[in-house]
Formats: sequence, C-alpha cells, structure tokens
Amino acid sequence: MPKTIIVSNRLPVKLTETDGQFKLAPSEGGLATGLGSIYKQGDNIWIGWPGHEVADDDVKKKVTAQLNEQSLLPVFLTQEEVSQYYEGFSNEVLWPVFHYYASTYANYQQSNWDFYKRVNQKFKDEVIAHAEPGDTIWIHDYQLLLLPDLVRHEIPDISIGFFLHIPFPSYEMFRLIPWRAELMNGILGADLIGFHTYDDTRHFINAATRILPVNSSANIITKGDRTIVAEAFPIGIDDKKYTSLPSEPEVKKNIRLIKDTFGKQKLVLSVDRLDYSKGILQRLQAFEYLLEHYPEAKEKITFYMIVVPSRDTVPQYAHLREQIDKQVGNINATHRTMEWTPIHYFYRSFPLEMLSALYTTADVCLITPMRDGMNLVSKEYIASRINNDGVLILSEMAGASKELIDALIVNPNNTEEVAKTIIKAAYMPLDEQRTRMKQMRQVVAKFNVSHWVKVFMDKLTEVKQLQRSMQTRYVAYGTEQSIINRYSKTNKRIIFLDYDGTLVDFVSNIEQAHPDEELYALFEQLTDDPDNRVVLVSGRRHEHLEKWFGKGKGDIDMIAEHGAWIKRKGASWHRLPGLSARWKEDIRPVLETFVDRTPGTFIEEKSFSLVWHYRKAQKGLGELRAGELMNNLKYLATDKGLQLLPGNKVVEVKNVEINKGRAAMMLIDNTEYDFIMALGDDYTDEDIFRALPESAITIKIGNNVSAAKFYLRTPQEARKLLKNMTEAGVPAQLTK
Ligand code: GDG
Repeated sequence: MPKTIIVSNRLPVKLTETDGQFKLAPSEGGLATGLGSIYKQGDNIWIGWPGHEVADDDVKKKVTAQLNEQSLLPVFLTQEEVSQYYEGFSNEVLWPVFHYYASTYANYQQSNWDFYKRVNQKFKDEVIAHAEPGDTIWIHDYQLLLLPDLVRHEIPDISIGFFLHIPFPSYEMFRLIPWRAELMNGILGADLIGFHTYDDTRHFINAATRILPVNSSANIITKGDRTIVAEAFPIGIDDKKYTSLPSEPEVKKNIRLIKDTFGKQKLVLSVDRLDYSKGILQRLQAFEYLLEHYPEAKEKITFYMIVVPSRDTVPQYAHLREQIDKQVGNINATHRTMEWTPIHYFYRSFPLEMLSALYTTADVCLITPMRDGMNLVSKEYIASRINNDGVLILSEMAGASKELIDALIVNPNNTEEVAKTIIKAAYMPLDEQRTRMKQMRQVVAKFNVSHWVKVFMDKLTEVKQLQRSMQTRYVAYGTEQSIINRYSKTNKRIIFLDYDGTLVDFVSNIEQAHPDEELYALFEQLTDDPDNRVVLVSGRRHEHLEKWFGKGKGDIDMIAEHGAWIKRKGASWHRLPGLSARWKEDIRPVLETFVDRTPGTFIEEKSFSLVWHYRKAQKGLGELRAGELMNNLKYLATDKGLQLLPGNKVVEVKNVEINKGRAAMMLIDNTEYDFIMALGDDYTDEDIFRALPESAITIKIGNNVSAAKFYLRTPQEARKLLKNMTEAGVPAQLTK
C-alpha cells in the first residue's frame, strides 16, 4: 500500500528531559493538528527532529520505540548540528533574508552552510530508508530546502510536495544568499511547491527563472524534462477546536477571571513568538503614541501583550527581549495611574485554556508583524469569537491579510495609523463589528486546516498526472520505433522542418545559426529517397534561406517569412499574391521607440513583416517591454489586418494572411501523402501543427504546452530521429 511520509524539522511532539528521564508530550501546533489526519492513518509516517539532544544510544532506542508507536520517526541531531544547521543557517540566514531583514541580521558563514547540507542529507537518509516507489512525500519549511532534490535523485519518479511556511522574498533579497542556486535547485526537486500567498509564488517563480536555466509559463516551471507547479495554498487552522474551547469549564473560569480583573476596560490583545519579524517594538511605539495623543483613552484601554519565548539564546533575540522589557517599563512608568496599568506584558507561554479565554474576551486583537508567512493567531482569534463581535487589526505584511480582508488592515510602520486604528477598533459600533466578523468567520471555517491538506494533496496528484501525460508525449524508444515503422511502410511522404530552435540551437546572433556539415548530410540522406519531399519552413527572410539551402546546397522545398515566400523544389521563389507592406510606415516608428528605450534590441525587416528582437536585452526588461509593445500595437494591428506574434525573444508583426500552416497546406495541395510529419519549436509552428490532418506526426522541440502530439527535448534529438528514420531498413554496413 503506498504511504505518505511527512517530513519537517520538528516532530509534532515535544521531548522533554527531567532528571535523565525522557517524556513525550503532544504539541498543540496547527500543523500537528492538520497533518494528524494524515500521519496517523495506515502506514503513513512523520519524520523529524524530536527537539532535544539524546546522546546515549540506549536512550535513543527507547525514545525511537516510543515515537514509533505514534508513527513518528526521529532524526537525532547533535548539539553542533542544531547550532549550525538550525540556529546558524536556518535562523541566521534563511529566516532574516526571507523576512526582508538581510542587511540587519543575515550572517553568511560557510561552516553553517556545510552543516545545513549535512543535516539535509541526514534527513534524506531517513526518508530513503522508508520510502518506496509509489509513496508520497510532503516536506515542510525552510530548514529542509535541499531535501526535495536529494530525495528526487534517489527515487526519480516519487511524488514530492514541498510547502514553505514563511514568506518567499523578492529575487532581489534571495539573490543575496551565496548558495542561492543550490537552494533553488533543492526546492525544485519537488513536483508541487506551495506557499501561503500569490505574492510568494510570484517571487519564487521569478527567482527560479533568473537563477537557474528553467522556463516558466504561468505557474508551471519546466526544468529539463520535469514539469513543476508552484501555487498558493493559504494554511488554515483547526477552527472547530477554537469554537468549542470557550464552552469548556476551565476556559469559562479564565474568562470570568479576566472580566473581573479588567471590568469595563477595552482589552487589546497581542500574541507572538519573540521575533524581530513580529513588529513588537513598533507596536509598543504605536501604543505609546496613542497614550500621548489620545489622553481620553487612558484608563479605558489596556494592552495585554504576550510574547512567547523563542530562540532567546541567540544574541539578537536576547537583545530584542531587553529592548521590549525596557520599552514596556518606560511606557508603564510614564502613564500608569493608581487604578490602571497601560500594558500587561508576559514573557512566557500560556496554556491553551488561558489563550482561548483571552481570545474570547479581548475587544481587539492587534497583530502587526513587519513580515509574516501567514499568522495563525489572527485566525485563532476569529474562530474564538463565537458571538461574532470583536475587532481584528492586521498588518498588511501578514499573509493572512490577503484572506481576512474585513479586518482593519494597517501598515505596521505607520505609528500614527496604528494608533488611530486601535481607537477606531475599540469604539467600533457592534453592528459593524458583527458584519466584519461574520465574513471573516466564514473564511476561517471554510478554509480550515483539513481543507488546506486536501487541496494540497489533490493538486499533487494532479501534477503527477500532468507529468505522466507529458511523459507519454515524449518520443521515447517505443514511439520512435513506431514512427520509423510507419516511415518504412510508406512511399509518399512530406516532412516539414522548422529551422531555428528545431534543427539548430538558438544563438544570440541570428546570422551565426549557420547550417553545419552534419545538417547538410542529413538533408542529403532525406532527399536521396525519391519518396520523400522535404520542406524547410522558417520565419527567416527568403534571401537568407536561399543562401544556405539554395542551388546545389539542398534539394528541398522552402517556405520563408512564415509563408510569405514559397519555393518549390527546382523552381524559383514566388511571393504570396495580393500582399501589401504599406503598413510598415506606421508600425516601424512604434518599434523604433522600443529600440530607443531598450538597449540590446533591434528591428529586423522582412518583405511582409517587422520583427523586434530582444534576445540581448537585460533579462526581465525585454519580456516587460515585449508585453508593453503587444499592448501598444493591439488595436493598430487589428485595424490594419496584421497579426502580432510573440516568439522566442521576438515580437513579430506580419500580415494576417501569412501563416506557416496555410503555406504548408498549399504545398500539400490535394496530393495524397501517406506520411506527413512536422517538427517545430516556436509559437509560429503551432499553426502547422493545427493545420495538418489528424494522421500527421507532429513533434514539438521543447516540452511546453503545444498542439503537437509529441515532443523532443533538443535539436540534437530531432536530428537523431530524422537520421534513424532514413537509416531504417538500410543494411547496417551501409550506414555511417
Ligand atoms: C510560522 C510562520 C505561519 C502562541 N503563543 C502561545 C501559543 N501560540 C501558538 C499560536 C499559534 C502559533 O503558536 C503561532 O503561529 P504563527 O502563525 O502566529 O507564527 P509562527 O510560529 O512564526 O509560524 C507563520 C505558520 O508558520 C504556519 O504556517 O502562519 O507565518 O512564521 O498557533 O496559538 N500556544 C499556546 N500558548 C501560547 O502562549 N498554547
């Protein structure tokens, strides 16, 4: 039975040690709850670090046995590994860079990176020890970015999903990491890559295409032969847990206690782990501003601030804690009265029953991170508001702000705005509170954690199916044999061959793609057989094709300029009748403005088309301008009966009557061919694939979306197929 293996840095349990005795306690994290529905089923397992160093081998065995009972498999880490892989690399490189704190906190140490690689290998060994073909592996978060590719290497066909719980930064941030290419390559080992928001997904795809030689089309990335999908899957919470908690006796008791303590005061709550990304100091500053500028709020609004200890052995975190202590002390000392303390600050974690009571009683929940992947606290507050009242103030930098649009959304850097919003929230009419809260509660209930798990897993299955359908389209040995078979059995054949990108590789200077001896020999082999008619179909100018394949250099038919010019074998070139090129006078000036604004680009002129080339332009800028150019010309082109063709690093404007497909059909005329084949790589070749009869063998070079039936990866593979076709049936000693 195929199983699912979940892999994350931490296991969903806490291992604690008292007087040499190890104990396991369940962790309340949302991830543990959400994935609990998976890893506890059948043979499924969860692999991760138990969170505590165990040095003794006997104890390791005991702990392992205890964990195994719950389908959990430990990866034991030494103190040194924890300090370099986890604290050093994960938390001092990836965490700050991914949260846009690269310049302040990132510390790029080679030895930390070496440990990061080593520990990812260690996780890989554990995965490989348990994974079997057919299994599904779901890897989580920034500590294991190399793992997807490491596993892929060992079991190439296995299904791998990866989810990043923190933001994915813009390429400008990510590129700062010295080991960016290795990290990117590691992530791309997955089949499906999930993020919290669309912006994270966009940043990731952009970084991937800039750092590695991969292509993307919408959210599909093509790396060599593999199709990878990147998509947003906003994580949810176990909403039912938070809606039912307020009716539990322990929680009720806590609610009464809080109400007795704070009476009629408006309670503003915040809950975060100690972290610079959470905006705690900026929030305190906003509260101080409120006390100074809205003195009427004094003794009426109380701020209840919980900071959960985290990473406080790291100097940056210890320093942050000192700053928070100091700032809270100052504010309280300045504004406190006999009856009232402005900030109730706790540096510790609370039992869930107290947390729930606070969520249930707080009039306002103030969540203002500088950056946050999602932020689960905001969703937990919403789920706890069973009376549909209360107000959520949420930073626009938290992933949750994309879903909880009925919250009061603020920029956490804007002190005055945050202060004003707290006042607005504290005095918001009940009607408005309810309207907003109801909407948000629907979102939190529908997109809960089980929904998140389900949509991710369903998508992973879909991606695997997509890959399989791509695989069957590849001209592998079996398909090649049946093509060759058909070729051998037929005697009236026509073969359409595109030139650039199909028979020769793309080069940045278009003049340099000169045919080589091997290609001439291939043409000779093909045309030696009187049953073959070979047609070279190109977007190039006819003079160009004539120079390369004219008299004596190729016994073939040719279609130039996408069909504007045709030359039948042995005859001379002739132009498609009735075409006009007067439109060029209006279009050329537009293209010239793009050449002036975009260094490295130029215009190529053909009889019935103008081409703007941007192959040598700055990466990204060329694509941006191409989009702009297409937009600019859209209406003008339709008016003048022109077609805009976005090709490989070109935008071509041509008469709409010119079309490779139509030209190909003109050559076929009414002749009954028993073998029709077409090879092409470009957008313009799609016209041929579509125009040819159903029985034709159409092959795209490159595995992008196409109307072609099959694909091959490179011009070299295309040449090899053609060569093998011609050599079929020829006695072996006669072949070269
Ligand atoms: C990362 C990303 C993303 C907090 N205090 C107490 C307590 N908590 C629980 C909360 C909540 C969790 O901790 C915190 O989750 P967040 O989402 O707010 O933040 P991170 O820990 O930074 O998580 C984040 C998340 O991954 C999931 O993908 O949303 O953006 O940074 O569940 O309830 N629990 C208890 N006592 C406390 O005092 N019992």
